[in-house]
Amino acid sequence: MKMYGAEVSYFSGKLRSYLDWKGLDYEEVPATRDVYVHKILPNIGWLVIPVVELSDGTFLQDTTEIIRRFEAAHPSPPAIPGGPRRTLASLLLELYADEWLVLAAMHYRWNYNRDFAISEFGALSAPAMPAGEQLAIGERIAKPFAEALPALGISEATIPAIEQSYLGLLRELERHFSVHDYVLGAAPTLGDFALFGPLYAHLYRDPASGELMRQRAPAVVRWVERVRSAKDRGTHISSDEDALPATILPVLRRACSEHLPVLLDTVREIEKHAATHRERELPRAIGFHAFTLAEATGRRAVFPYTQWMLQNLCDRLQSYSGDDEQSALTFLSEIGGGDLSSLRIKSRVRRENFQLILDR
Ligand SMILES: N[C@@H](CCC(=O)N[C@@H](CS)C(=O)NCC(=O)O)C(=O)O
Repeated sequence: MKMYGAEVSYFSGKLRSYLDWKGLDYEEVPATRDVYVHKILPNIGWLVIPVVELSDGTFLQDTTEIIRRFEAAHPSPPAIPGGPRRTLASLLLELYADEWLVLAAMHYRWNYNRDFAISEFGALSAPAMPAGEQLAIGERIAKPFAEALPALGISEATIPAIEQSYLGLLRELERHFSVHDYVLGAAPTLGDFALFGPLYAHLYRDPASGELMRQRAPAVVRWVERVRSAKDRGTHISSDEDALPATILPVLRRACSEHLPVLLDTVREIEKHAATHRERELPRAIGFHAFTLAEATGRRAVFPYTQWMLQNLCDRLQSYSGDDEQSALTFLSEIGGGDLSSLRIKSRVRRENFQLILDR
């Protein structure tokens, strides 16, 4: 199979590190302009990476869905080994890494590493062009990414809080990776692949961000390099246990305290949207809502996609009964995620033809 992706891309990092660890046979094809025009646009309908083309010609898009599909087809080694605690921790980290760390990743890229990112975009899109033309192409491609910052909630008012939050996360991860090789212990799991997306493609690989990470968090740098090298391909921790390293709990608490209010409000906004709109199709964003990070208050777009990821987590949580349910609920209250226990999503969304629609 082929993966159309790029070193410079967040979600390519997530999928690549998963495929490498899983030992699945694939070829990574750089997402040049030709690939976007002849492969991605006709088969997916919009411009996005990474995209997988299976050997039978089937196209897959969305790293969460692709990983779930490959896990179902090849259950061993498992990307989520163990019971409810490890499962919920993995899904929470995936949601936080995919949908919340985008603030730090995009802020640092476009406010500290802009020239590098533009030259990377240009070289990726048109590898055969001279450097000057690549820069012009890079500028054009970068424009919508750089312009997305306000919609994500990155503004003068929130930038200090975004930096404070990222540096706090780096401190917590530094403590963790000084003791453990991976998120759940001795072998890579889903949380590693998800965190690797932003922590490699943007926050390690972009030069100014890489410098910051090297200064502040050398053990995180070593983890990035360990995941990248896939040196522990195919290894996994025992599925018979459900323990979590104590040092990962502060990261999970951070994920809940920063992201959970936004997640709950997203659910409320989608409910309102569903009550006032007849069509099933959903735009990528439905209006704006306020959020708080550290001491700052900002506004960001409401993304229905975020609810789709949250549904995965809630469905898993609601599938538990008996001891597993007790263990899940205790765990969530330990990390400040108790609100998830009572959450019932009335207006569900689902993916159809690589787009999100209201499930009704
Ligand atoms: N949820 C998607 C996100 C993919 C994504 O946002 N990819 C970025 C590059 S890392 C992109 O192509 N964005 C273009 C866009 O969102 O319009 C996934 O998991 O695959």
